[in-house]
Amino acid sequence: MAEKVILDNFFENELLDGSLLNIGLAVSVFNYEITNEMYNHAYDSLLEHKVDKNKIKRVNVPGAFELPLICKKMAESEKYDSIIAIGAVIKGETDHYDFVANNASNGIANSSLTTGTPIIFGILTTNNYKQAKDRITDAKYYATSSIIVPNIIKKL
Ligand code: INI
Repeated sequence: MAEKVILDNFFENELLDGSLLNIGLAVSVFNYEITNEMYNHAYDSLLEHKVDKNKIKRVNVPGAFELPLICKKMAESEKYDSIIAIGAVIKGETDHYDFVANNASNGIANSSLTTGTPIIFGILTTNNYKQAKDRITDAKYYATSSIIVPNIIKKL
């Protein structure tokens, strides 16, 4: 497995400070055992970066396919400095995986670019369940990204 990147080592403290930010998390309940743990890691990481508990909003969605639309609606509400889309798309016997994974990734990029709100791609796409489990802690990276990106934008 590739080495995990600790973003805190690459950015100055000012960019890692979440104290002024409102963060939304859209969480797919498909593969809930994985996505809920991802949420917990992301939540802890947001608190470690000084995000106020009251400024974190979780919205559950049925599956990763629904994430782009809900993230877009959340962005359009203008309540959030950034949004994290959390999901786990695991390859099965059918090609359903490709449709769900492709729609989720293209859709999230599109929602982020059209709204101008950072939407962090927190969706694991793996060949099997074990690979997804091994990558649950990647959610910390996604949470840190959700702080760094809006802070970068503020400074541009
Ligand atoms: N949704 C996921 O989040 N992960 C998956 O692995 C998955 N697979 O494999 O089917 C999945 N399917 C559901 C999909 O996201 C939608 O919720 C459903 O098709 C209704 O639109």
